[in-house]
Amino acid sequence: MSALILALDATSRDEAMAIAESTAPYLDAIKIGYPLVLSAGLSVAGEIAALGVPVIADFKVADIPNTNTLICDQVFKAGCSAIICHAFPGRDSLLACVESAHVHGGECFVVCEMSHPGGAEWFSGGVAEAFCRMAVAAGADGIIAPATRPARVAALRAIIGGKKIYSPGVGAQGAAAEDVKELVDGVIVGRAIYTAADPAAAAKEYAQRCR
Ligand code: 3DU
Repeated sequence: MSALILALDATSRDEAMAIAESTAPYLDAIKIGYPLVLSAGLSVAGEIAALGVPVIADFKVADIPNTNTLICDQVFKAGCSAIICHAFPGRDSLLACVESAHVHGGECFVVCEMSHPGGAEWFSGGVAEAFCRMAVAAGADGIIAPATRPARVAALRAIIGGKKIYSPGVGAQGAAAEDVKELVDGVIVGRAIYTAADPAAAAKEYAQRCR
């Protein structure tokens, strides 16, 4: 059983808000990122949060520590509850994201392995495992791991123990919620919900499938 997180990558504020309002009853969180924020502005985070749904900012933050802190501080001040960052810039950069999240009472998630086919190129050979150990050492709240490769999710779970796993790749990328729902804390679904003819019905169905 896992939570359901909508990846709301719509590129218009009005469309995004309409989808957020209709799907909110079935969701545990909404993940936003560059597609929506670059078109609607960061203030859309507060508008979504006002619906009562926690907002996760998927900016895959990957810079020097000071810049990471500046980015994360803006994200939390805008009303987000969590930030997603990369591990590859190093432990000091990762720590900056974790510290900003915790100063603001939020959470930090670390991309440890990606779900698309190319995600197996550079996150392989022990890299994802090293990122998981970095996430644990930095005190991050959880990781992002691929629903498209459930065996990898299980392997990474063995490293991070009770920390959370949020898992993208369900729906448009080919994975099913049932592939990972017992392994992860949250299933991330984007296009299969927000491009559906009836996003609320699709969200309701995915929420049932995550249980
Ligand atoms: O493929 P979907 O439309 O269900 O969207 C998946 C979302 O999760 C999307 O926002 C994408 O940027 C994000 N994501 C991945 O798909 C894979 C990752 O490894 C990390 C994030």
